[in-house]
Amino acid sequence: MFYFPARKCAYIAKIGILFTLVIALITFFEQWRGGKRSVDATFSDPIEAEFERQILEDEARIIPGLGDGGVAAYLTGEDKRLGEESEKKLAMNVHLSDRIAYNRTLKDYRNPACQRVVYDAELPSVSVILIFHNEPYSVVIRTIWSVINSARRDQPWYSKANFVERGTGRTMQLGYPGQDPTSSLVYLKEIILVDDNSTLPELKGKLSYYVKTRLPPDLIRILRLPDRVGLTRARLAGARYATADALVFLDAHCETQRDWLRPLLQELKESPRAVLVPIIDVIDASNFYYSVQDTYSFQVGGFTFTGHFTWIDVPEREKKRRGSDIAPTWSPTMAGGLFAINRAYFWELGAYDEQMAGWGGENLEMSFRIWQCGGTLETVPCSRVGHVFRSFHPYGLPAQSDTHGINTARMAEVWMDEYAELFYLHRPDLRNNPKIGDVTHRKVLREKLKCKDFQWYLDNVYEDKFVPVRDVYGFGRFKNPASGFCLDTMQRDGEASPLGVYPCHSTLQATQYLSLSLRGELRDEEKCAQLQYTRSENDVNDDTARRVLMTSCHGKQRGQKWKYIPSTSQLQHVDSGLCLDAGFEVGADVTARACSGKVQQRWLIDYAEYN
Ligand code: UD2
Ligand code: MN
Repeated sequence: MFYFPARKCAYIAKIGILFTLVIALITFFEQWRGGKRSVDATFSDPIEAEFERQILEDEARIIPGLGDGGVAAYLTGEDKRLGEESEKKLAMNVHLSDRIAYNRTLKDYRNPACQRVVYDAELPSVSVILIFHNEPYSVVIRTIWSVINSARRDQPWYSKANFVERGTGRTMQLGYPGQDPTSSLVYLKEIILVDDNSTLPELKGKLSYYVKTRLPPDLIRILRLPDRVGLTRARLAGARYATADALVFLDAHCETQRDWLRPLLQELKESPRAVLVPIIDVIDASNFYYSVQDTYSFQVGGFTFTGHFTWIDVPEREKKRRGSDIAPTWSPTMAGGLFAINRAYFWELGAYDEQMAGWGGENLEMSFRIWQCGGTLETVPCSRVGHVFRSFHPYGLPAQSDTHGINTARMAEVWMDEYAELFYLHRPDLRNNPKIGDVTHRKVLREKLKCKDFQWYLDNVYEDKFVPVRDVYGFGRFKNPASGFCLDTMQRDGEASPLGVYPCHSTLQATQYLSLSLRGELRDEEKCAQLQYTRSENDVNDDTARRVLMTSCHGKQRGQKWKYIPSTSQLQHVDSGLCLDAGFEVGADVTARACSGKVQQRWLIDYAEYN
């Protein structure tokens, strides 16, 4: 038999007594403070007591009504300054977010026709997966609350509690098959929080404590990853953990609109091979204004051959095909963060490329894979979710790892066939680069699923996509040999921004990656050069000088037609007869002027038929 010697026993007993005394003291102290806060709670755990104190303090700082309805919120004085400071550091006004209620209301921005849609009483159950690495605490909590609130059974839009199925007489309650009808939530089976190894302390114990004490029991599971794995693998970890019929992924800085889940789940029920995205509205990072450009129209996803996601207008053809403004709309790609997918199909389709680290690339990979392998990717207009778009990544990414480039190269290797070359023109450093790693298993997947090729995708899914090397006279950099300047879109967004000149880059950067199409468009992948018919303001010496603006390509040639004159290397605007002129000033806008023999009007194209 095992026993302690008596002296040791006495020693242990003393320590025990001392320990109990300390705990009793702390408990007494906390109760006393608790009493002062008039909270009816006792804490046996001093750490929990501290979390409770902090959370009450957070709650006390919230300004009732601030930002309600999704309007812009402002602070004044010192708070305003602190807010701006936090935004500089974190790309989001976190100081302001801390003062806005976790469950602020939002105005209903859906197309009014959505209110008349009748959904099934029984819909698939859903696991909502939120991934985060060092996201602002109050923003994460608000995201969780918005998901919960929009799934509450007592919301007016779930008007009926019981349905009788015609024919069978079977009664059906709102929810998913097998759901406890007394549950206060409908369809929502669980929320999985995947903590991608955050280092912010408030996302650890305090968040867990908040979930335990403030949110519905048994709804939320927190998965803490022991290493930072990046967003793709974080989502994979969440998906492995999930148990519901459908998976819905969200970034950890979203607010969901009224009744956003049912439209997605109804579609999933009817077409299990459809992957669905809500309309993504913009929540302003400075003032949390929930903004909607237009209730009726929206954009879908496109891409550039430099490997980036873009927004594009819904093609006319697609507007006709779907038949109604609120019908699901085919989207060539998705932004990546917010989507719903049947759980079994997610795995069948190859989930994600688990060798993608950090940030970026997984969205186009999944988009192309969905379409090429027999699925569809659709935007569901009655489902809207707001997302805080940030101007930079506040969290560090693995040092100098260029995960977006490497992940995109992995994607291009597997899915883009010969079109991968267009990406490598832009990133020659990644061609045959061992950093990309092995993609054999993804190619095997492509074989196994009998996926179609990229040409098929371009011909059938994204017919309007301009391919910089197809049906063109020339492409690449347009270089003026006199100045060493190249035509450059100067990273200017917005409709009608002037085309400029800038010293030529040694590789093909997106801003200098232009084409002259056989139709005569001088363009990048999205916009066409058009003459502005008023005079260029900054040119007093030349009556003919006109500005050249990059605007949406209208395909009607008028004003957007150019021709290349090989003998003089001039680029002539057909309607006006003026020639493109580089000038001599770096970063200046190019102009179109009366054609002359001047060297500023000579342009050499990297790849062209004349070479
Ligand atoms: C967009 C997507 C994002 C993702 C990305 C491409 C939307 C609205 N957002 O960028 O979901 O597809 O394009 O990769 O479609 N995170 C981690 N671990 C990391 C890095 C990020 O968990 O190492 C989390 C992060 O906390 C956030 C989510 O991943 O919740 C997406 O990151 P983001 O918000 O910085 O990406 P975003 O919206 O700029
Ligand atoms: Mn995001």
